[in-house]
Amino acid sequence: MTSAIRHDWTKTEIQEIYDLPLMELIYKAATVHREYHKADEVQVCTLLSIKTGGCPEDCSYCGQAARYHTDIKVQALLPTETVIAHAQKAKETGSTRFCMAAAWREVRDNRDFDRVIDMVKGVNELGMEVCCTLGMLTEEQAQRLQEAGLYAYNHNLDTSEDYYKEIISTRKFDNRINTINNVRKAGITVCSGGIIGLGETHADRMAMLLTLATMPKHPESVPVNALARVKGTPLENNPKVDIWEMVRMIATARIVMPASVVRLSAGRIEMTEAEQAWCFMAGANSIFTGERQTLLVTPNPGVSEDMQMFENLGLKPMENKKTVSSC
Ligand code: SAM
Ligand code: DTB
Ligand code: SF4
Repeated sequence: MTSAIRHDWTKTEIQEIYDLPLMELIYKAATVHREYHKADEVQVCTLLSIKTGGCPEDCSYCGQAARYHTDIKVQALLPTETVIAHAQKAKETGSTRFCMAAAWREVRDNRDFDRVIDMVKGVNELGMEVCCTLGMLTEEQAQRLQEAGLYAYNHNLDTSEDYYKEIISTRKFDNRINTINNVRKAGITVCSGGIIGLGETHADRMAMLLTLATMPKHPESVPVNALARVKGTPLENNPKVDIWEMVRMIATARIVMPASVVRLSAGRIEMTEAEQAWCFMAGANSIFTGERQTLLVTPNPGVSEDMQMFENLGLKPMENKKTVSSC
């Protein structure tokens, strides 16, 4: 019997799943994974930082916040042709999704936004799933992006509502929810997840999953990031995320949002191939990879390394989805 897609999860239920004996949890997640997905397929996404650093926000994990003294090189919005060339290359190396990230607090209605609109049109014409992560959006801006062909918008909750203010002071959890709602209203698919390793409790993790899993429609993609510890940020000395915590988080997300694509996002560079295999077994079915071997400003495995890993694990890149699933 196929597990139902539920939107009425309780915090206790989610906690009980997270706390299952590890092998039991992985088995359950792997079972749900097979009900909703082809378990040997992994979505391959390429992430490009189209505007880097100098961000006015104070997200304490982020190397791109202007107020922290990090080694990041500030880079103004890249030319459209450069971005399209990167997308073309990403397509050639097997990516089906191209995600453009900007270190902005919010989108402003200016020439830079007009340029991003052109980039979205250009990448869409390549036949790829186009994704953006540009900070806060109004309903009208979301609409413009949709009309340009945007397929997905990434806007993470990052952590629980309670812990949010310990991590970011320059905006509120509610601002995040608002943007996600604006993206939904515009008919763009939602990509939203969070980070573990910020110093949050297990209860905070459950609260974040609860918010996602009780949305009227689950996010189509749920990125699970392990904190990438960036020198110069307030969280640079946090302990490395334990692999089994990552596996538990992925497995729980898989079980409570069965039809969603769960992305093993930041943190892969610090994992062995065997550790990543556990994440795929626990239900992760998407990764960021690429020629540049960086996420935004931190290292990531390269595409050839990842393709070798796929071969070793019997995995293959997922076909382009480009249809909005009804979860
Ligand atoms: N500025 C926009 C925003 O904050 O929504 C878009 C880019 S921002 C870098 C996108 C997401 O990357 C963040 O919400 C966060 O979840 C993730 N992220 C940023 N820095 C990270 C880090 N050091 N480790 C793990 N995830 C990180
Ligand atoms: C997401 O959830 N993870 C990506 C993407 N969405 C934009 C970003 C990860 C950033 C990791 C640290 C860095 O390189 O800045
Ligand atoms: Fe700016 Fe986004 Fe980094 Fe926060 S996470 S400092 S909003 S780039």
